[in-house]
Amino acid sequence: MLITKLKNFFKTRLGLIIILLIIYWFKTIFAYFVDFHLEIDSIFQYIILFLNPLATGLFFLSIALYFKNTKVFYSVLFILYFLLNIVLFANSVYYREFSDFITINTVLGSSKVASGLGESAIQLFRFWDLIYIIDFFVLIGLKITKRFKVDHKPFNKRAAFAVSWIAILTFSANLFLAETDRSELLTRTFSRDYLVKYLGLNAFTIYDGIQTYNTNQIRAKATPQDLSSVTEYVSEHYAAPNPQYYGKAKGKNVIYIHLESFQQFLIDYKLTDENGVQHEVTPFLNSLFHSQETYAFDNFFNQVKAGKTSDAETMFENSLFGLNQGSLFTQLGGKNTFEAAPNILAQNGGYTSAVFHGNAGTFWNRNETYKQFGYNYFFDSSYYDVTADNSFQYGLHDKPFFEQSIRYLEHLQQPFYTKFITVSNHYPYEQFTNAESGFPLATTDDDTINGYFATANYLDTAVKEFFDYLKASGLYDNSIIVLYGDHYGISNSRNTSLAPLLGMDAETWNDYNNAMMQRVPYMIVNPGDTEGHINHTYGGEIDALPTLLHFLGVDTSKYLQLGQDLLSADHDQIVAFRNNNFVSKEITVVGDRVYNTETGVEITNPDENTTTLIKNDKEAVQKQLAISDQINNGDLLRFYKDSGLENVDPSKINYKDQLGQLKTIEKEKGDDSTSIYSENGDKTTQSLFKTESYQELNPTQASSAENSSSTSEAK
Ligand code: GP9
Ligand code: MN
Repeated sequence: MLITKLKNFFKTRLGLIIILLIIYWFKTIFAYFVDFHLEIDSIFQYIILFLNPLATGLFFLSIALYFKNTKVFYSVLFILYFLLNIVLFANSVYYREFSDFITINTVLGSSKVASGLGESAIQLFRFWDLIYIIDFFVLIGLKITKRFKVDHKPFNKRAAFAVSWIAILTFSANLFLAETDRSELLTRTFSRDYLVKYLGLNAFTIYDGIQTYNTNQIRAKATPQDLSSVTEYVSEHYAAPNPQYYGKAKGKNVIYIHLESFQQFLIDYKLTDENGVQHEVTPFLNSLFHSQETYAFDNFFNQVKAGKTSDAETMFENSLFGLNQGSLFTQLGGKNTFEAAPNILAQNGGYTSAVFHGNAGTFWNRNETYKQFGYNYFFDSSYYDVTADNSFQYGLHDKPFFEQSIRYLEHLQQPFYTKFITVSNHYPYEQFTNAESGFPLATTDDDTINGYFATANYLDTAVKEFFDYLKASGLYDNSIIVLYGDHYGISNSRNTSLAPLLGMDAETWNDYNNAMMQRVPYMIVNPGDTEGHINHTYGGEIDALPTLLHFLGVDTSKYLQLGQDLLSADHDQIVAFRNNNFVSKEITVVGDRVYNTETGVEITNPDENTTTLIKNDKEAVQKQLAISDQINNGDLLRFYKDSGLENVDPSKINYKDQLGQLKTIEKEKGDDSTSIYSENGDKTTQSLFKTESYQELNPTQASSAENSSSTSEAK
């Protein structure tokens, strides 16, 4: 009975849609697990993953139900089904080569894709691809053998609506679950992997289409004339280098160490444990902070918004702000023209550039953005041995990360410009909370705060181990090492719980205190220098690039950079936050409130001078942010020729088999090769890296890790 009923149902129009939906759902789930690497962390994420193909799949297929005419219904249905499958299949194949999803821009610039794929396209097919297409053969077979049953009974409009509504409701439920697991998913757009994991391929493709359209509109309207207000601002705002420091590190390697979520208050901080014993959280970074070799800035603020790490990178590499909404890396990083540090240094000093990062290359769209910046090499997690035990959701832990980076670093030609992006000190700070980690937890009512000191302490030791290697290998002496905290680790909403640990009163904690907590370390370590000092200038991430370039003896007057050299006498000391709040040497403005920056006292009745000061500073901040948006949204650097810099050709950069590429260069250069490996008589320097492994710190986890298999895979 039931079987015949079911059989009859599947012969109806709706029945066919349900069958196609089930097949499509199965294929998508198959792709999720076989072709894509989505890194599912929890049961909750599995549920979302299983749900998302159903929502959009049903929505699209249900469109056919609105067509009454039999021929039209079946044609529309099969076209829609075909399109859904094309998107799925094309992405599955594309992902094998690029570890990424197809965007509208990749389709539009298909020559770039083709050049990337080269002749290898055919080689990208796998035997299991049959699963993606076999149903089409079956359908054609049924049609030819006339066994395909056609349902002439049109579907009524109301019922069609009902089906579409079910799809929309399912999608809403999907979106709700996704936001619960990953808040601000759509506004921050961390990576394409995330969007697909949470919302599915179709929703991602549509979302990407809308975003692309919006940005293309602004870009299309921009003209070279828009540059005149920009160049005028930049030349007025330019701060000439301080001759005392200009070129002090000329020709040296640059090694950036990105200290994840690291705030300035950690420097010199001592955490008191339950027994009243004090523990210095970051002894090594503290020693750098006080060293004569170090130019340290203790009034240096992060200026990021929703793009967090990527916003910090945008500023450090370009001296331009991130966007007011979302991340510049994900929205514009893959297509804008930049005059970024790697390219500037390649053309002013012959620098080779590389980024090292133990997370997936697609996160924050780095794999594309770095090419636009001109980074020659990008070692992402596919270049590291990442296991369940030595990593967490943001990638490989810092100690194995630095240790495993050496095998690539030693092959880079000098001088090099490199960046090491750490991850261990990332929220939720639960990574090292077991007693064996050797560092006590704080005892506030907020676990996020409690773990923060232990993860910071771990990062500190990891950086020390890397420095020890730099010294042992000889790299130290001809490099400068720049360390910075990218943004806060403890958000404003948690600061009242943190206040007592800082000797402050939670009751009187206010916006001024929140603003001051945005300080992050910025330290330039110049080995051999004796003029280093702790500088109290007010500045921010936007100022880092001109500061660094002047230190390297590179003239910045021709570049469209919005920051000012922190060591320059002309430096303005106004630090804009992306939401128009700001801190200057004199005043701090948060919304409508104004505070005296030095004393923290609120200014409720400003005198005439202060009123003018507030007005001028506000205007300066708005102007700086507006100019940045104008440059980025209009992609104005594509029109700018006066810097004399040749544009990057991203199609010449390939982040595959990079060790092979480096070794080829070493071979070609022969005796002229300047890599540490060559200078060491063609011998590796990896053994010079001494590490106290994570396993030693965590004996309990180490034993269970012996059974766990490697999750690392060349992507
Ligand atoms: C991920 C890492 C973290 O790769 O850089 O980014 P964040 O969440 O701090 O922006
Ligand atoms: Mn970060």
